[in-house]
This record gives sequence, structure tokens and C-alpha cells, in this order.
Amino acid sequence: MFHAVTAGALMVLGGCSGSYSALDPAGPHAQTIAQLWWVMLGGAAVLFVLVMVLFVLTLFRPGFGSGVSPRVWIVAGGLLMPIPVLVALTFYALFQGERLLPGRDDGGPVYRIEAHARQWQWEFRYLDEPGTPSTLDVLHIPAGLPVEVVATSADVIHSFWVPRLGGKIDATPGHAARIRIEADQAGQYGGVCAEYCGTGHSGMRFRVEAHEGADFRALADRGFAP
Ligand SMILES: [Cu+2]
Repeated sequence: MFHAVTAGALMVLGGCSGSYSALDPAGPHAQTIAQLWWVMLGGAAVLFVLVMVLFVLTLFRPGFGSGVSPRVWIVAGGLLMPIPVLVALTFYALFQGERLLPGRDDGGPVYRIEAHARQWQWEFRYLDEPGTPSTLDVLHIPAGLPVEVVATSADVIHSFWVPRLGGKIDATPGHAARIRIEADQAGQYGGVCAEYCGTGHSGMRFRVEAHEGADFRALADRGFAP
């Protein structure tokens, strides 16, 4: 029994780390999203426990609640109990979501890139490095600096997502959508297309390489050649 519980816990926790885990944030934007996830989980857990307590009481205490009219059960259980939790979660989500939008930061420097999607590849263009060639399926960014991603598409709708660095944004043909990502430290982070876009969708992954300031400058100056 103990081994089964330990194995189960390891499996569950194992899914919380790794290159593609939104619950293992590596920058401030992803941190905000992970926090939102935990608060949502907490809110859902509160409602779940309340319902389970009532359920167990009705099972083991015959007659429990029979003195309360069905109308009161519906109003109390269906409206008064969930509405405050859902309202609080909605406002918290809206507030946190606003903070993720481009232009809501402190107005400091940002590094701008374009993520151009096509079936089934990502082309990264460095908007702040005129004349520098684009890179395919590898995005180089400076660590510790907000990176504004302009997502565009050549064909169908794709979605740019680096779970450890920020939220998702759709790459839609004929439209430029913006999102910010940021890595606190140098390292490699996995990215995926998060919108089904055809038979090659599952292989439409990319890698973000964050470099410390001087390393990034040197790399950019040689056109991101290895
Ligand atoms: Cu896709």
C-alpha cells in the first residue's frame, strides 16, 4: 500500500517538473500563471471538500439534512456556496491576466522577436537585430529581460507556448498577436505549438535558449551562428 502511494505521488509530482512544465516556472510571467493555477486548484479543492463532507454525512448519518427543505438546499448549496468562491477566483484571474499583457510592465527595456509559424515549423525573427538571419525551431533570448513575442502565421492557426516562461498566444494568419515571456536565468526551455494545426502538430516543438547578457550579445553579433 505504502509503495503504491509513494509511486503514485512520484508520478504526480514527476509531471510537475521538466522542460515543459507550467508548474515549474522559470520567469516572472510563468510564475504569475503558476500562482493562478494553484489558487484555482485551492478554490476547487475547497468546494470539493465541502461537497464531500455533505455527501459523507448523508451516507453515515441517516436523516442528515432531512429537516432542511429542498429549496434551501438548492439556494444554499447551488448559489450561496459556490458563487463567492467563483466570483473571487474570476476576479483574481482577471487581475493576474491583466498583468501578463504587453505594455503593463514597468515600461523598461524589452527585447522584441517575431515567432512566425507555418506547418510545421517555427521561424524566429530578431526584430531588434536588423540584418540578422532568422533561426528555425530555436529561439535565442537574453536572460533576465522581458521578451516581447509577436506571433504570426503563414497558413493556419498555431499557438506559441513556452510553459516555463509564459502564457500561450495564438499565431493567426493575417494578424500579429503579442505576448511577453521572460527567463530569470540562462538555460534551455521547451516550447510547443499549443493549437492543433494538422498532422505534423505533435512534432511542432521548439527550444528557447536563454543566454546571459554578454553571451547573448556575442551570439547575436555573429548572427546566432553556433
Ligand atoms: Cu500545432
